[in-house]
Amino acid sequence: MTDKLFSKRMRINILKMISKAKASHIAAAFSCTDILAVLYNRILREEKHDVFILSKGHAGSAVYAALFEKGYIGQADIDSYYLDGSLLSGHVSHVGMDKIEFSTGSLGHGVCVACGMAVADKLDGRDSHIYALVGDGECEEGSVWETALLARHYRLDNFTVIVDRNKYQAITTCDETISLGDLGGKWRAFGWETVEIDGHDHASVAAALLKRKKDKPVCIIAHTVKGKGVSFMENNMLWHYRDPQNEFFANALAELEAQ
Ligand SMILES: Cc1ncc(C[n+]2csc(CCOP(=O)(O)OP(=O)(O)O)c2C)c(N)n1
Repeated sequence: MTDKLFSKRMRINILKMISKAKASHIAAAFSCTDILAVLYNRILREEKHDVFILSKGHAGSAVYAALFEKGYIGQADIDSYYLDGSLLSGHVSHVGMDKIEFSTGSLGHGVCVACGMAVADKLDGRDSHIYALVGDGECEEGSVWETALLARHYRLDNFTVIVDRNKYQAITTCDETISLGDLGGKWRAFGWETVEIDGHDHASVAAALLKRKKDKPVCIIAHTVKGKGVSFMENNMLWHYRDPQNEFFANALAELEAQ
């Protein structure tokens, strides 16, 4: 399947899941959909035990939508998203889920665990690669920068952090909350091999995910649009929490189906 179709199908399922469950965080999921589509469609190597941790765990619907496209979970799972008794929770959870390594939702946490996994894999001489995706608002958490220090110190060239740089967080912009300034420059200053890309361009995403630098971890600053794919959700902070119902659902579905 092409990355474009993979992304389109993911967004349609994310919309259906969040609408049915009256859940939140649709714009956060759409922001990282293209990155997860490429990652799951053709980058993660099952036989090498590559790992992906969604550190911005509130976008868990995007992981579930990707696992569905890979055939790891079924339609009944998708239909049960965020409903009582479901294994698919609002913030991504590994409970009962083979293909999810770690539950996240408390921002600044998943990326540290991913770093620890990269340390362990190095010590064990494994040929696996660990990926973690953080939000840019999440980069306001001090623990992210402890990971930045530690990963460089241990020369973790088996570790890639992707920053979903959509410039928004929960209720306003990152700039209005705690300005991040030159975010790529900061990761570079911590000694990471850092690339900046359009996080919706599948070819650029794939090239960046495959980038390796001896003795250095890689940081991908993925410039994205929060709510990407549905015009009235793009860069509109209402859609961090709002769930799409009625005409909002119908209009969003029509837009996504036409892509
Ligand atoms: C430690 C912690 N503090 C606060 C929250 C509440 N919260 C959930 S999403 C969010 C905004 C995150 O912004 P960002 O990382 O930029 O992700 P985006 O949704 O913009 O992609 C916040 C503050 C949380 N989940 N964890």
